[in-house]
Amino acid sequence: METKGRLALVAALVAILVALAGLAVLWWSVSRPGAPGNDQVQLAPVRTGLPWPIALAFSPDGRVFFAERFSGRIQVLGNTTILDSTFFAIPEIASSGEQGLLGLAVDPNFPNRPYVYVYYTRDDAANGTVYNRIVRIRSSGSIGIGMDVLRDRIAASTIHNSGVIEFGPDGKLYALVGDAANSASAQDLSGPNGKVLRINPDGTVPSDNPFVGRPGADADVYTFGHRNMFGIAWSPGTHAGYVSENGPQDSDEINLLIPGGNYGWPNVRGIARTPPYLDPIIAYTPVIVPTNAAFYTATIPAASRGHLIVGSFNDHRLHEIALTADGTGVIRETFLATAPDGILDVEMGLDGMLWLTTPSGIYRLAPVPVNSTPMAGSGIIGWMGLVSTVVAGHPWRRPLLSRGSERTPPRKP
Ligand SMILES: [Ca+2]
Repeated sequence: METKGRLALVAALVAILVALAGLAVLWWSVSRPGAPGNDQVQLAPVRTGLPWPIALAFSPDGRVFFAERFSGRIQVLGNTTILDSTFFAIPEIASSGEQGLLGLAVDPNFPNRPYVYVYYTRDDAANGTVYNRIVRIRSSGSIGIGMDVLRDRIAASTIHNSGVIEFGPDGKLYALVGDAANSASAQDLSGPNGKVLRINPDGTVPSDNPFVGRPGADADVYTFGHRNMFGIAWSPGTHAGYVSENGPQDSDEINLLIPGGNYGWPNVRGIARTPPYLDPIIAYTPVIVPTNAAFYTATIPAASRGHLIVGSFNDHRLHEIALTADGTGVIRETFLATAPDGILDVEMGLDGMLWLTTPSGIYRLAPVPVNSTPMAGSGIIGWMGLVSTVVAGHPWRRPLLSRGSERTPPRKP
């Protein structure tokens, strides 16, 4: 071939390569999470086939912990090449009805303050008793090496143990404690049942708790008059706390927490307009069995940012609640996604995505790449080998329970 011809061939090859590179850049720019026009999310399994992963906790060092309700195991989530590993196994788990390992939190200063916090129901066989307690596990490297009891012998029952624990933006540990089937306890300030508790990470009482110094009051109490709660979340804007609360056959509630507030149970429930009891910002009849909650801080979908997202055990949906600017009222409620089963935990992960758990799996809401069919092995969201299912219209979607239908008593957490 003569020189001229070879030059023309090289030029043509270079042109093709440049064109391919341009197409690749274009594809990447419209496919990457956060790209303009990419405003869809899909529920993607992170891990399935798990035994009741009731709670997630995200460590500042990047690890994801999850708690298995019945085995008492606290697991560290691996990835496609590293298997899940056991951080610690809580002994003597009681598992009747709604009991079990119920709550999990990682210290916000981990690993400088190397603790993982747990709320669980203890089967104290030696003394023939069952009760709830809050403990913290001391961590060394990748495993827990011992357990300190922060709050012991909280009355338990087969129902209404609540059990979610979370750190608030104030660095305090909040614990949701149900009425343990003794509704009168919720109005009795001398004990922890039917309360939201607020404690220091070492188990001591915060000096600014609302009932510090009140004779006969349990100084850990933050709010009272609660029945059975499975969710707590704080607004990143106002730092206000919200709990989700389960009613009986009616009146599930979302309550805005005011320190020292009385939320009415068992004297009133739902929107009661009966001072001094504080009304919920929204109530549900028939019930949905609201579970854990989080304020949505992901970038996609943009319209959901700042909304309160609450899981439902009954209808499997993420309820998306737009609040008024002052956070005291509800503008509207929509649905962000539907899970394949009842939703247990709902958390914002350190990866910026919303995570949830069901009785058998861990999922997260991942961006849908534009012009890309969601499928197994997508490199865009595939760091855990996710298999994706499009949220809108996917085959897991199930109808809401019909209005007025009697709720099946909780097999719930
Ligand atoms: Ca109430």
